[in-house]
Amino acid sequence: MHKRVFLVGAFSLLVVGAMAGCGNSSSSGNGSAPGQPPAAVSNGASHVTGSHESGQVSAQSVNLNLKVLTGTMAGKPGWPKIEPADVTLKANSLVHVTIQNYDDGAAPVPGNDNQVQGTVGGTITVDGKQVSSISFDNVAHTITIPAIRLNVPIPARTAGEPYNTVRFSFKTPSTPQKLNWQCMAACGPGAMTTDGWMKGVWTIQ
Ligand SMILES: [Cu+2]
Repeated sequence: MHKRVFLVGAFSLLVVGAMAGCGNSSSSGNGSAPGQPPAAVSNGASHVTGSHESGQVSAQSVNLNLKVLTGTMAGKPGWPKIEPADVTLKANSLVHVTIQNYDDGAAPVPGNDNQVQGTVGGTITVDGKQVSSISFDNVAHTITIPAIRLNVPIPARTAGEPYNTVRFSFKTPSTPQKLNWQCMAACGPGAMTTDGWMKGVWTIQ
């Protein structure tokens, strides 16, 4: 009798272990998975799949995809553009940003704006390589949000690639607010001062 109970118990442990192994990673093995709702997010941004970083199970996480277009691509030579410029994100969430940058022209940046600031880990990846700054003379644009001390320098793509890819993650504030971002690189006087081009608003709700 005892033996049988033990076997049943062992079997269900195995099942729980197997379930934990193929989905969310709860490495403690204590079987807390069944009570948790699926980590789905329904705010318009796409749900993160394949997020296997442990320890971030309960945070809402979304993907945000941006493109840096040259002025020519955007239909206005001399007016590079980051689009979409205006996005809406939920408060208290982890945002995984992917930027496709088509611009191969560097532009001067002031002060420390070639340094990464305010991202998870204080780093970004450029074509998969993790860095915490971009060399001063190779910054094409930045996404800079003073209110949350976020600064992401985007390096010019090289001639051999159609675009480069910058990735980073950051946490949105816990309260609704409007975050003004702007590009600090001197990439074009018109674009830099015009909403929807090299500046915009990320609305946190
Ligand atoms: Cu710019």
